[in-house]
Amino acid sequence: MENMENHFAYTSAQFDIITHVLTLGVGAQIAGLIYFVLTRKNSAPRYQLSSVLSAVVMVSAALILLNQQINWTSAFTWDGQMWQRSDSTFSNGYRYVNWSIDVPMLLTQLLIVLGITGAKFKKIWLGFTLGGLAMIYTGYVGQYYETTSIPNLLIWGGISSVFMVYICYLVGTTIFRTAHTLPGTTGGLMRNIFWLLIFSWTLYPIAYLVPWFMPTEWGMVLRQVLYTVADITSKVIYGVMLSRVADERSAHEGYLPALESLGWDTESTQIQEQQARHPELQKL
Ligand code: RET
Repeated sequence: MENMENHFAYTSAQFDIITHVLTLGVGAQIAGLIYFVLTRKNSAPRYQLSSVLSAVVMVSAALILLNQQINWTSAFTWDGQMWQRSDSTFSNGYRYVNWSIDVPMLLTQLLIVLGITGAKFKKIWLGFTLGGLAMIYTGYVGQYYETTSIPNLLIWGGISSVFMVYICYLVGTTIFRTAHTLPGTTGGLMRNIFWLLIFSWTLYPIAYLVPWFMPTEWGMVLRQVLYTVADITSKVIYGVMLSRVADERSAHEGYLPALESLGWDTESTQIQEQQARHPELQKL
């Protein structure tokens, strides 16, 4: 009962838009899953774990979104004019639990593609994971107040935002300190990934605040649309961009499957020099 979606009756259009965007979300994650599984081997083995983690995120997100879709359609019944509450309820809380898996995975992918290892990896990874879980669970507590106490919603949201700023700072420093050492266009691509992350992550707190700034039926539609756009950009598009960086880095290191999949000239002297420098890659 806590989530505001349960407090309204919906027109056929409002109800359908929510059903459709939730289904779009499931479809995008399944499409992403197929992409990551099929392209994993294009990049050098040291980067392949990034695609594996993307695939893990796709499976967990597809399952939760399918659950949301079923949850939504069973929480309302059609009375001939409007979709009215049924005897079960709808909850966004499942999403937060799902983020506990996805947020650490998505951030770990960054470290893998940037080639960060050893003690440095451990340190940043801990910051990402602990910061991420603190951000999610404080927000999880806060969303229970969305229909009973807007001040509490805002306070918990504020605490959660502190952790989000910390993570974004950590992501920014990690990317911008490494980007200039990356070959070809991959440094620029990593900077774009940073901005994509900032854009897509910001949609989640906006969705959290909908009960405050738009407590209406259309507000509830907006919230599910925001979640879906955020889910597709922060997981699928982000993963595809990281796999592009992984492929290009692998090609610059002379890894043949990457060169072939990108259609780069395997005969060029620059690539041959790289291959001579990394003979171990040719045997893999
Ligand atoms: C909450 C609570 C309100 C304040 C803030 C939040 C941030 C949530 C974010 C979630 C990101 C989720 C991702 C999931 C991918 O699978 C918890 C809504 C700042 C940033 C990337």
